[in-house]
Amino acid sequence: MEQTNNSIPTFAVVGKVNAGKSSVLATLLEVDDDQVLRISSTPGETTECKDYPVEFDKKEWIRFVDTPGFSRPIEAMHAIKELETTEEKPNFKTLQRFVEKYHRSGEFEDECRLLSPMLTGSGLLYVIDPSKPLRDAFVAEMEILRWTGQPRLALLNKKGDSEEFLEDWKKTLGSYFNLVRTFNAHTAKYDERVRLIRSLLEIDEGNGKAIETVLNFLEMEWGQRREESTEAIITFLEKALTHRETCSITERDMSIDSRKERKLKELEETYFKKITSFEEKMQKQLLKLYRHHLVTVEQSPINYESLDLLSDETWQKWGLNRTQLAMAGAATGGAGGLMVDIGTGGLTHGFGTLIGALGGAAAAFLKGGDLPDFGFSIGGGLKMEEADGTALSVGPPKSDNFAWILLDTSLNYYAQIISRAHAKREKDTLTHDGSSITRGLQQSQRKPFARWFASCASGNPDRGMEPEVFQALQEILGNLEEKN
Ligand SMILES: Nc1nc2c(ncn2[C@@H]2O[C@H](COP(=O)(O)OP(=O)(O)O)[C@@H](O)[C@H]2O)c(=O)[nH]1
Ligand SMILES: [Mg+2]
Repeated sequence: MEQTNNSIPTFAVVGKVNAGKSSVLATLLEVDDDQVLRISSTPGETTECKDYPVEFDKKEWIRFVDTPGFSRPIEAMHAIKELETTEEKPNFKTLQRFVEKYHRSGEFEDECRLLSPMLTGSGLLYVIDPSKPLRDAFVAEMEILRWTGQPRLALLNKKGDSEEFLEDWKKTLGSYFNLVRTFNAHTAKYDERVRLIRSLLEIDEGNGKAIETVLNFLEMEWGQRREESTEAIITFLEKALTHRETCSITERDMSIDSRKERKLKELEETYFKKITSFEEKMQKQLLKLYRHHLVTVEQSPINYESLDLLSDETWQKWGLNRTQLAMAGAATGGAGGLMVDIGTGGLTHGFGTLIGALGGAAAAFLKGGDLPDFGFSIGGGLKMEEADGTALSVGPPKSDNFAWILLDTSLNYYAQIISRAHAKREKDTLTHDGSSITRGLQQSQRKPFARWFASCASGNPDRGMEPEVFQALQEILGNLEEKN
């Protein structure tokens, strides 16, 4: 049966103003946008209840409601008691009368608003900061919430360091709530988020099916993110490890050392900028997967500059446009088998494919060496211009460590990204925090990487090894999640 809006299991987040209600929701639901979920150190900024649907597969399964929070709980408690004419304790009906009486007058505005979801059947999460002393006002809040008779979970969101009042809180909360759990909005990670949702099962068995469904979707989504992160990191590593930067240089410039040096320097700079841009792309992919919008990536080229790059000089023909190059290659045929890794002003994908299809001939042509004879014309009589020159190219750093540095950086970013709570609102830049993850890997974990890195360094990444590398990386990412 399709669920109607009214039957969606709903949980209101309640507590004192500024207790961290919005922060708990932000981390739980991965919302880091103040426009969507406002977090503020100024008390009383949330004045309305706001619904946060939990949707998977285009369907809402459960819903949370952010509330303004209690502002005058002691007075409200007395006012409610006064409305109970029998000898009994106030109950759901008394609270209904309270809201009816006060919602228009404006007195107890916050209390009326915060109680309304519970009066239409929602459960509640009561957020408190156990580093603060347990005052009478809190007892009044708990009393009122108990009168609702709705499923109740107390959440300890510790904002300060003090443990002095923790036991007091735990003892008291135990008698007012079905369950007491810890959830720190500023540090909670995936596991804790899952644990919190699972706690809802314990307080609200009747809605077990919807809650279980959400848990299953969460797990699936998390697995998918890990898989996509693995893919993004491997793509980055392969691109960075096989990249070469090439430019042409005239014979004349080549013979003047200072000019040649300058060209090489420029090439190196371009090379590192490219590596940085590949890295940025990967970082952005990870941030997007984990829904972080307040973290930006570092723009300046990374400090790889001290690494000594491999460089190469190749004799080359220039002055032909891309089509001419391809046609010349096609027309001449013949030997070759060299790699196409020379910059011809940026091979487009289509052109690269064409070269690939042409095979060794075009490759040989581009690389210089066994040069084809230009004394021919094709179709409409294309004229080949001849211009001799040399190609300078710089490639990956000579040090074998380069690949490990790139892997380490990627893992370092991943660990930071998955441990950032969405309730944090300060902007941040993703930078390597200095801790090495690859150093702590087992020999067996490193092995597939070592072999694959070597194949990348030779310019020919071993495709057959990719599944093994993928598996190994995915496992490492999984371990990082557990450690965090
Ligand atoms: N250090 C720390 N600060 C928190 C935590 N949760 C909330 N805060 C801060 O407490 C203030 C109020 O948080 P908010 O979620 O807006 O409270 P609300 O009024 O109950 O919704 C904000 O400045 C938050 O950054 C936490 O777990 N740790
Ligand atoms: Mg709030």
